[in-house]
Amino acid sequence: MKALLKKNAVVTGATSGIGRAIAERLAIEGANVILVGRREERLRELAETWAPREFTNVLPATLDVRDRDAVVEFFDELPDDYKPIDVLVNNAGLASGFSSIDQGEFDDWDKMIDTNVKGLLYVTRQVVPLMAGAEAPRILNLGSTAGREVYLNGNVYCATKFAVKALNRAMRMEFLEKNITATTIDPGFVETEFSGVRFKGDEAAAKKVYEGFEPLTAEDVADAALYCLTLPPRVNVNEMILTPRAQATATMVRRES
Ligand code: NDP
Ligand code: 8X3
Repeated sequence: MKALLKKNAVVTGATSGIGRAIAERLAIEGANVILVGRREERLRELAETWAPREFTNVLPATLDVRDRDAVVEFFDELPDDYKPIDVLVNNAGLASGFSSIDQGEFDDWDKMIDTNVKGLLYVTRQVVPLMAGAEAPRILNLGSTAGREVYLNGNVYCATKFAVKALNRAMRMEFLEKNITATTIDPGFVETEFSGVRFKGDEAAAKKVYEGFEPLTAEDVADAALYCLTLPPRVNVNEMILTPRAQATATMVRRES
């Protein structure tokens, strides 16, 4: 029996990495999935690949979560087939740049704060009313070990992930009476497009992040997400930290040369 049969799910940042892997797991489990991301072509390809699966509907949503009006309009006009929403995965996010505060780029800060914090808020604000009527609705937020420990040159990215932790705790309290749960999964190093984006296409710098140890895969995080999202309704994982075996803290990694 599929664990999420006929449930409706929204996954932001579904074009790549962790979001894509979670969305695929949800589709395999029979959920109707709304795929949010900016890269339209990728969304279309995923929808074409996954939609033919028995029982699963896939709705590609080309949407920049930073665009408040577009987010409001999209969820205002969501087709009834995708309501009520049972699962929201707030995954869209990025790091941009890697320098100390006195040398930081204003545009990088705007991108990270607008996406990782404000975008998450805009989507949550619009989705929560659409969860009314769902049996056991859940919100899953992608935090990070960077939201638990600050590291050199991580400043603003870390601050945005500390904010995700705070917002997850706020959601847990504020949505208690609505019977909506909130979970944050906080991974350490996961090899995705993340470091390529942070280092702005400098592939050598991105590769170096994962050198000498085995990082998590997006699928590892998706397995954890599926666990959290398919627990019996009475159970909730509030916070989960997930690291590679070789990573003890945000910065302490056993690398083999
Ligand atoms: P990827 O770069 O592979 O994926 C990021 C996703 O976010 C893409 O699908 C991208 O889609 C989407 N996205 C970025 N900006 C926007 C936007 N403005 N509007 C809509 N979608 C957006 O990275 P990961 O999969 O690794 O990252 C996913 C989440 O996990 C992030 O929140 C990240 O901070 C967090 N995380 C990552 C870790 C890692 O080591 N990789 C560890 C801990 C947490 P598109 O470009 O098409 O819009
Ligand atoms: C991403 C993990 O340590 O590269 O959140 O910042 S890290």
